[in-house]
Amino acid sequence: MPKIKKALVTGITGQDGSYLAEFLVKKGYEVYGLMRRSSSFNTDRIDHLYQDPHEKNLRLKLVYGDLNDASSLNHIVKTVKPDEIYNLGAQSHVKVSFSIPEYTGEVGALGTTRLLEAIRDSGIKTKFYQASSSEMYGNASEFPQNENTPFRPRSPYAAAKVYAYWMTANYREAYNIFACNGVLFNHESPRRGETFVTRKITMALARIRHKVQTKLYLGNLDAKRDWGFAGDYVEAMWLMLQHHEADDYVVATGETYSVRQFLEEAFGYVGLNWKKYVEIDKKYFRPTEVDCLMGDSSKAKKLLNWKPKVNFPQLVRMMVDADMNVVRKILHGTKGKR
Ligand code: NAP
Ligand code: G4F
Repeated sequence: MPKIKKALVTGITGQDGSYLAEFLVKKGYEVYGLMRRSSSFNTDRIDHLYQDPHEKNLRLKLVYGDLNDASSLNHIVKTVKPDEIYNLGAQSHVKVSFSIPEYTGEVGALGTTRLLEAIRDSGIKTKFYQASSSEMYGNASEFPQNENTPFRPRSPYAAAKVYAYWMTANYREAYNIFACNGVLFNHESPRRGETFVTRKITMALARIRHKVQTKLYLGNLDAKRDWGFAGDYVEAMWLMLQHHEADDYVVATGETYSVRQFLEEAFGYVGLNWKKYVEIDKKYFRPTEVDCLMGDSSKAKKLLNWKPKVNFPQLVRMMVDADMNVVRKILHGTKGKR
């Protein structure tokens, strides 16, 4: 019998954690999800994975821990002895990071260091994936951005990610740990948190369409992002850890669209004119903005044979359809799918 591989995933309750857990369980992994204590239930994105009554040998196990608690990380790494570790946990909201810069750094920067130290201290042979971000490019000096583009972070979130990026690279070089940075550009889905702009738009649109909301308040509509589908991007994470050599990779679609274009695509899809509903509220502007991101993922294509499957219009429509279902379900109690 081939050995069942074990993966530890931090950030299991988040958007990417849920898609990655699904992906790994399908590949036959035993997945250990690190979750922090919450005063209310926060496992709705993964409930379908570990509450399936037809699945006898559940392949997803949740363990309590926190990236701010080194002892929990040491204990989990030593007892689980995972073959692969995916570090997806973070305070991941850029605007919020300006309000809680220290905490954002604690989790995103020092939390990564704590996990890398737990690996080093345990002496186990494992492979490590770090959720690095296109936000690190900030005020980018070139278009599109690739693995050699310099980082010019524009937020506490991005600065924390730059620190974590270099710690990951440093542990690879200093201690020969198989550690990879995935520099992922924005990726969205029906499971995206509702305070990120794409989901905020599709959720509001569904409510407007059902006449339970009249206005949508947004910030900078000129910002441009390279938006892909989260389900495609978790495959790239896994592929990085299957490659014979640890390395860093950009994961992106290569196309960039403004928030305004996202609005046009989403509202246009259901036959509405976004200009009638959207108002600008200054509170959603950031002290420093990242104006435009566009990634060049040709290295991932060449070495990992990875490319995105879902394009921009398909992504927008997938999110609008899903949120129409969510709102319909809330209003009429009919079955909706996420
Ligand atoms: P997300 O939905 O915000 O999920 C973040 C996860 O981190 C949640 O499970 C959250 O747990 C967990 N977390 C927060 N603080 C923690 C702590 N102190 N200890 C342990 N876990 C903690 O983010 P995502 O979109 O899935 O992104 C996953 C990772 O990729 C993040 O590191 C993000 O910064 C990075 N990233 C995302 C994108 C993107 O476009 N989505 C692009 C590049 C990089 P709770 O549920 O308890 O809050
Ligand atoms: O959806 P956003 O909040 O995503 P942002 O800032 O690009 O960060 C996301 O992607 C990063 C990868 O590049 C991740 F590392 C990070 O964890 C996160 O997942 O904002 C996108 C753009 C920004 O330019 C923002 O100013 O949309 C603009 N925007 C305009 N109005 C808004 C709003 N953003 C939010 N969240 N809310 C608004 O009302």
